[in-house]
Amino acid sequence: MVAQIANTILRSISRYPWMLAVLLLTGCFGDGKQSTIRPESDSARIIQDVYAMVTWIDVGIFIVVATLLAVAMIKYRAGAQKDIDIPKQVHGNVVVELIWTLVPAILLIFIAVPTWQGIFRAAAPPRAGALQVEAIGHQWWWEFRYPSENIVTANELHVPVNRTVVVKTWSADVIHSIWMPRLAGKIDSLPGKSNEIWFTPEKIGEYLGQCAEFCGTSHANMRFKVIVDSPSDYQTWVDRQSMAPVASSPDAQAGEKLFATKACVACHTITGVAGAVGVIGPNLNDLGSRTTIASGILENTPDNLAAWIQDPQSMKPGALMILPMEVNPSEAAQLAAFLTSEPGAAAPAPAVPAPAVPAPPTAGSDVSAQDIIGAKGCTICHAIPGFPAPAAEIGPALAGLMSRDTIAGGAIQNTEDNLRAWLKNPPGMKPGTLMLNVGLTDPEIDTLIDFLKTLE
Ligand code: HEC
Ligand code: HEC
Ligand SMILES: [Cu+2]
Repeated sequence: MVAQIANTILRSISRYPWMLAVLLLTGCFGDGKQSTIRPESDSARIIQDVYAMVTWIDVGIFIVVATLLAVAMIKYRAGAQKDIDIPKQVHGNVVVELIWTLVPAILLIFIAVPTWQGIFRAAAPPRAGALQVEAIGHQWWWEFRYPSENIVTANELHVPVNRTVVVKTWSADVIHSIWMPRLAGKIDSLPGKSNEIWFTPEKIGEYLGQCAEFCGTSHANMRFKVIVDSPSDYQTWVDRQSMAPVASSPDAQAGEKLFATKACVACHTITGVAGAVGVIGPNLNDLGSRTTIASGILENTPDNLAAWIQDPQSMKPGALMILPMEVNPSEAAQLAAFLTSEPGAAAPAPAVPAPAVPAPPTAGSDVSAQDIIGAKGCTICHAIPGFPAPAAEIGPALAGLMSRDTIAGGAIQNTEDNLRAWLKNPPGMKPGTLMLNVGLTDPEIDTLIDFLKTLE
């Protein structure tokens, strides 16, 4: 009989080969780095215990039911009719019916009680001595804040071994879900409301996590790492996070200047770097200590870093790192050198002049509007007649601008003075706007406004 069953299974697989693909796709054959069934924390083990118990009860039920079914199928199959009579037909049997009602009911109680216990244990974070961290989901990266240490980092959550971590999570934009399978369950990161999850890591090492709620183009690229350190390694890491980088090589020093002039400062914070207080992108303190960049999709090597800085969208579709100005390969290498500089003493870095703006290509009215638009990257965010369409329309199309009553999403009356003020300093007119201050001079603004007036 066993041979018959095995034969049937093999025959179905040869007839329907996709069944094998289903087995492979269920993830049975991974490296286990992101496996829910290999818990490495108390919290993950609560879930695993319930899961294993339910699975073993189910396996028992399956064996009993499948055996009875197989016996009935083989014994009473059409070909066996000649030597076996149809069994006696009965209708209603109190004893049998009581058994098949009570046995499942008892099994359900066996499943329900430990499940409830698990749910309540997993839902109640132990507070005493726990490390509080905050995980904020952004399209498409994770911000990690440590309020007690007063530090902020991104995409790599460092925690000390054997200390309970309570992760409070929410979102800066759409719904995300934080999931680190070997350490804890998964929980939604919602805009406007926070949730909590906790775990006590038990083993030093790296654990993978990822966003588990579809959140747009690069949802699948929204990964992160939890790095469980020894207490002393953790403390060293914490200390580095609040130090300013020391740009020691000439390349790094050039990169530090570019960081201001290329408007990186508008979106990124680096401690001790004047003007670098942007919060649209990840905090870049001690970037050199991160093993990956762009939320776990690229190894943190000088080449990857430089490639990312030149063209983030080609490496991560939809990435919201919108560069207002072109960055050439040597500038990218200098920026990479600066970003991976070793953090120095806690003393503030040498003062850098307030975010400088790039010098206009050539001052004067002989510069065409087309040249300014090209040099300032307006077409990265705006559809403008006569120019290639932007990859993503971050800002409104500029055709027919002069016929609008208001600009900036209705926030500002469309007068020539307001337009001038807007182009000079958009965040000054509308805090939080995604249109950066690209550093236009007054003559450039005159030229641009004359051009904008011609757009039908
Ligand atoms: C308009 C805002 C914006 C500007 C301007 C900007 N960035 Fe970014 N940056 C982002 C965002 C958003 C991300 C996260 C992208 C992702 O992973 O999806 C990012 C990610 C990064 C990362 C990867 C960090 C990590 O740990 O994953 C680096 C490095 C970086 N930016 C450097 C720069 C440099 C250098 C400049 C200037 C040439 C710059 N950025 C300009 C918004 C910006
Ligand atoms: C990083 C993206 C980005 C760049 C680069 C950019 N803009 Fe904008 N721009 C925007 C966004 C976003 C808005 C909408 C502002 C809002 O409502 O917050 C906007 C609004 C405007 C408006 C008002 C239009 C309206 O109907 O609201 C004008 C005019 C404008 N931009 C011109 C320019 C010019 C000229 C340049 C180049 C010098 C430029 N922008 C560069 C993102 C950008
Ligand atoms: Cu997400």
